[in-house]
This record gives sequence, structure tokens and C-alpha cells, in this order.
Amino acid sequence: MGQVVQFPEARVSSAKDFRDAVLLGLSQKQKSVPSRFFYDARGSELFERITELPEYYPTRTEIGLLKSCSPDFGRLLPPGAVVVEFGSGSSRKTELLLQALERPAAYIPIEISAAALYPAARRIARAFPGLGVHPVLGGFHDLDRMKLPLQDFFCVGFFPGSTIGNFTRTEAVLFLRSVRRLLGKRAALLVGADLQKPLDILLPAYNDAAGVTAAFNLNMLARINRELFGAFDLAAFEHSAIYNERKERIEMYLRSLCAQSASVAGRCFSFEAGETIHTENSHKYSLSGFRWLAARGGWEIVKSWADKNRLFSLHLLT
Ligand code: AVJ
Repeated sequence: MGQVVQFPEARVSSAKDFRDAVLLGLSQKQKSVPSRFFYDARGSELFERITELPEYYPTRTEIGLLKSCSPDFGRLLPPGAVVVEFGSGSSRKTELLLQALERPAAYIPIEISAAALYPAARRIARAFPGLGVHPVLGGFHDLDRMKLPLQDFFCVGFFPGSTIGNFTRTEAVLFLRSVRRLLGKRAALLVGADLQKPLDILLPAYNDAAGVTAAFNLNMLARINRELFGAFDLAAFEHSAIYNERKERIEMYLRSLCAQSASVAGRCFSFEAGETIHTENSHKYSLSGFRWLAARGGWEIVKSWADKNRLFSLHLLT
């Protein structure tokens, strides 16, 4: 099959998006920066290193799950499908899905980091001759503005890595509904979701001994310095990751070690000693909690899988 899908109207993430979001976030009482801005070239590279840390169980557990349930994908999903991936990063997990499907027609990776997107798209195109590969540079926080000419295809959405955990429950429900609108009625969605677990496993995954997660978090300030004429002193902030029991999520912060101020794009922001910038939420689900979320988002669970230690889950929705 040749070029079966036209290049869609990409929602390219611009420098202005970043600037507006940072200035708005730093102006709130609880300062914050949206976690999607972690993933510039350096941040994507640091995230890849996180996935290889001994403490960071999600990636290797999910890859193990994808391998063990791939015969199910071939059985449950029709031939000739189009795979649309949200936040494709290095596309390392995608190969396992594409191999499991019968004659997939096309692959559409949507990714905010150009440095991650294009090399990964080229790698997939080389590995699967005949597969139409159509990279889309952009975020997926406003999917409603995106149109893909996919009416004639069965679409398989792929959302691995527990990226859905970065959304609040309300945002996750809205995201699932947008995906339904984007992919149409004849569609499936394969989602990875991190599970609730004891804190002695969970907390080290976000506070690794080698300090890679700290470097990943602090890169947000380095990126602001590089791209927005920021003047943050990186040595005056520390990484913090805690579990919020009530909201059932990991929360990451950058904590100011002293009273200080920093300018960004010509504006000045002051910090008290101990004041934080909220940089990420990573929600942890129970199997029943995820089922509730999927239903609210307009999907039905066909099958769910978890590893034997119940660390991570995969869900096939339709
Ligand atoms: C890939 C966004 C799901 O929340 O575990 C890893 C990102 N942040 N370590 C996650 C992340 C800190 C990761 N997600």
C-alpha cells in the first residue's frame, strides 16, 4: 500500500506556546510549568536515560507486557489498520505493536520533540517497508484542532508509557473523548497505565540514586534559560518528588533553596525560600479506577493485562 494517508494539519508547538505557558504558570500562587515542556532535545535524551534506570520499573515492565500479549493484538485487531501514537518519543514500543498486527497500513506518530520524532519515524519506515509513515510534530493537549483523514481505516490508537497519568482525571476523560472523535467509531485504543503500589517501590522510581530524574526536572529551568532569556540559577533549586495519597499521584516540584528572584522573557519572578514550581503529576490507577476512567471517556475495555507483580497495566479499549 502506498501513501494511504494525507499529511494531516499538524499543530506545531511554537516558541510562543512555551513562553505563554511559562509566564502564565509562574504568575500563579502555586507556580507551575506544564510537564509537556520537559521534552526538548535534552529532556527527551534524559527521559530515555530514566527508562533505563534500575529504579524506573514502568518502561521495562510495559515492554515485557507488550511482548507477552502481542499474540492477542493480532487476534483482536483487524488487518490493514492505521496506528496513531500519542507522544511517540523514540517509538521503541511501537515496533512490538506493528509486528503483532496483520499488514498495518500506516503509522502516524504524534510527538512534541522534533529531535525525537523524525529519527524515530525514519527508523520505523526502514524497519517496515510498505508501511506509510506520517510524523506529526506537535502536542496532543488540543487534539480537537487536529484532523486526520482516517474515515476509511480501522484506527488503532497507541498511548503507552502511562503518559495518560500526566493528566488529571478530568483531563484524561476529555483526552479519551478527543481520541474517540479523532479516530472515529471503528477504532481501538491501546493504553498503558501505571498501577498503585507500595511507596518503597514507587518513590525511588522518581528519586533515583544516580540523580537522572533530578537532572530531567531541572532541565525545565535550563530550557527556560536557553529559550526564553531566563536567568534561573540551577544550583539554587532542588528536585522533589512526593506521593499525594489523596490524589493518588506522584507530584514533582522544583524547590527554591533560598529567597531569590529570576527574570524570564523580561519579567521578574520572586521565590521565597522553600517555594516550589509544580512540574508534573503522574497518576497511579487501580484496575477498577482505570475501568471507570475509560467508561467516562467513551470507551469499553476489551481486555486488560498486568504483569505478575501488578506494577503496570495495558488496556485495549474499543
Ligand atoms: C512518561 C510521563 C509517564 O510520569 O513516569 C519519569 C515521566 N517523570 N520520571 C512518568 C517521568 C519522571 C513519565 N511519563
